[in-house]
Amino acid sequence: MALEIALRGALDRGEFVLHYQPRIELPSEKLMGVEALVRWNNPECGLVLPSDFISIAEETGLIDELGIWVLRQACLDIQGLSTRLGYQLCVSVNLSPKQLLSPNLVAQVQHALDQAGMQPTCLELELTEGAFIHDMQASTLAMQQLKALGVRLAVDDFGAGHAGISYLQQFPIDVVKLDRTFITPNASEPHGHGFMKALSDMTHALGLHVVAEGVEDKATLDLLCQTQCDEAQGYFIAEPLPLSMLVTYVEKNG
Ligand code: G
Ligand code: G
Ligand code: MN
Ligand code: NA
Repeated sequence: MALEIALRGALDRGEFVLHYQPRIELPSEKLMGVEALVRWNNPECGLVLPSDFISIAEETGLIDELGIWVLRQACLDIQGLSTRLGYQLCVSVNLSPKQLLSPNLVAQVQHALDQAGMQPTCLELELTEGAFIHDMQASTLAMQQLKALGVRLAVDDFGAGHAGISYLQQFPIDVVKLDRTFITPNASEPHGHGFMKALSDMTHALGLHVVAEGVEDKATLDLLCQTQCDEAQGYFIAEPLPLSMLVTYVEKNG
């Protein structure tokens, strides 16, 4: 397939780049960390977004190699920046379902941390609900091994899929990232406040940290503060930024 060959070449030529979206603590608005989001800097068409290539990378098995590159680069970039600026940031990396079940993942994560000199508590791995429903036993084992390294595990896009609340109790998770389709309408809906408060209370009752994604306006950020949401990210706070622009952002906001 043409795209598969193109992606393979892109990996070999080093055309992938990471952008970083800031994530803040509420209500202090203190900068806590960033989410790494991969892009393909294609010399012909410019920046290609992951929605156009991640699924193909998954189908062709290229995701393993791309995933290792993302893990290593994210740790190197963010630990490098933290050391340089004297301000420790955490980094969150998205994992594909296939990566979670790869027998080499634990060693790859450990290697990425060692190479960057990063504390495991500064790395969070984001998994979607879909990642653990196929093989629950194998997924649980992989997650336990990752947790033994000291990294944090987050459920990404929570509420967007079909997996239920019981997953939060069943799997060794630390953080729930509420899907943006949940977040945006709440500030304008009559039961928005109650709904958000219930989600936040439930998450806390399970001993988990709750992060809101897709915060696009001040009203939403205020609502999240009022309902005790722990952290937030979204365009209203900052867009995903190339590393050079993240440096400027941290110097201003960190
Ligand atoms: O900005 P945005 O288009 O970056 O990201 C779209 C989707 O791509 C998100 O759902 C995100 O989880 C996924 N994604 C972004 N970066 C990575 C990555 O490094 N690995 C994997 N597996 N998915 C990613
Ligand atoms: O699925 P995941 O949460 O990993 O990916 C985050 C995606 O959401 C990325 O594509 C990122 O560019 C996008 N994103 C980040 N902030 C916002 C926002 O405030 N609004 C919308 N619509 N998308 C956002
Ligand atoms: Mn994510
Ligand atoms: Na998400």
